Amino acid sequence: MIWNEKYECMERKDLEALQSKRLRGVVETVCNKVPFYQNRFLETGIVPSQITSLESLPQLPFTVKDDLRKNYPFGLLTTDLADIAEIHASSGTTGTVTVVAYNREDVALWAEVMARTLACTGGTSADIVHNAYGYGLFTGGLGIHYGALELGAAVVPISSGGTKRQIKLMQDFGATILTCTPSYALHMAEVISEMGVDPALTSIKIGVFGAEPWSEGMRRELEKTWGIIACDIYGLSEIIGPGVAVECPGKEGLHLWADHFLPEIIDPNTGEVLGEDQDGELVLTTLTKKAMPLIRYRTGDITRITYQPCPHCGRTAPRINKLKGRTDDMLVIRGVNVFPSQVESVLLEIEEAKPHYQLVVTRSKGLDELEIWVEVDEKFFSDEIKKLETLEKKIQSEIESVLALRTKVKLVEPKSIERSMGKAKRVIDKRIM
Ligand code: DLL
Repeated sequence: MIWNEKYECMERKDLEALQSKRLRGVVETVCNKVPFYQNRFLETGIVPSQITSLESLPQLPFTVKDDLRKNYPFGLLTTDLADIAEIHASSGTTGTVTVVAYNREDVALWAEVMARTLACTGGTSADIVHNAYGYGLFTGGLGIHYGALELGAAVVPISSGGTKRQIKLMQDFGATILTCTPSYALHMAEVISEMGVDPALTSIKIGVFGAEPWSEGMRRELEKTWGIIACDIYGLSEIIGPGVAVECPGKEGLHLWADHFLPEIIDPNTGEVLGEDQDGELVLTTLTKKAMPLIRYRTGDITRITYQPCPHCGRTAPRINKLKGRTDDMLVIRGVNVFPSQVESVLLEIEEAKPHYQLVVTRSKGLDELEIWVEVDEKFFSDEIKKLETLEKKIQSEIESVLALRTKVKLVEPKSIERSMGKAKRVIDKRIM
């Protein structure tokens, strides 16, 4: 079902006309109401009246996460706190908190884009959404919640954790859509199986998984184990939370709601705008957010964009590729770029390995070493050192052939890598500890 056909299926020229008009509006608002942007525009010599169309967009300065930190907590708001309805925050890896705030109209917008998102995956008002994204300052739980209500579905606000209880309630309530991170979905499947139930026999038919990178191999694994269609959902707190982009069941790119979030792809090193179908960093401008609009926000996420209408659902909303990872998650090991999701793809092709893994980076005599810790399937775990050594070598050589990088592989016992309830921690970087 298409939730909002007018906007999800717009002709490109109409979309661009709408985006231009909205862009002029948001630039004027931030210039009038946010001192941070007033100063930025002054510094860069930009006068809002010069921003007349989408062509002027590259003239505008970027906003980065550090700008949110420096303006902690409410420096980027267009309004005073009396108008604010909801505040979220994330601590990130550096520990400095970034804050995002919504007024009532923003919360309604969030519900709208999330209703589109759930409908795009195949959800309807008849569904029961088992929402195992964390509720709290993280935007996953409440974002999905608002969308499910707007769609008219029933939502079970189970949040993450307490896995056995979750599973019992999921079965008792007959939930049909599972929303959580892919790593938690994998863990839930493991726990259900231990309880003697085949996850494929539950009533779940759609998985809406995101908030962290996951590979096509992981999708195959989750679809097979759960007997579902697994769609990828993307978003970030700074822009709205979940509800920026999502796959339809055709799974050929994530439809991005570009009438509200204006996308660009840039070269992360030079800042130059790249064309359609070129890989680069996704930059988003919020066109309609009221309390905390952001101009040309650098997401740090690497993808590409296409404006070709979707061959599966007919939506014209542009599509971004499944995200490989963030620029700052990319490891550079002896000059080779490595995304954890590439390692995941390799592991999923190896029968004896489980997709529970961690990348441990160390530095010895000035040289970076990458060690990959991989759990072995219970069936194959044995005390026979020789067998394990052969498996280690096999994984090592598969990884080398894909990454062109020699790594160490350490096989670890089943269940020894910590299970995540939210975003999985894939990299342990001992170089900076
Ligand atoms: O993760 C919002 C969200 C919640 C999205 C639930 C999807 C589902 P943040 O905590 O601010 O917000 O983290 C945003 O997570 O910049 C990406 O690096 C990463 N990310 C989010 N979705 C995906 C995805 C939420 N589908 C950051 N694939 C983003 C890869 C993702 N990375």
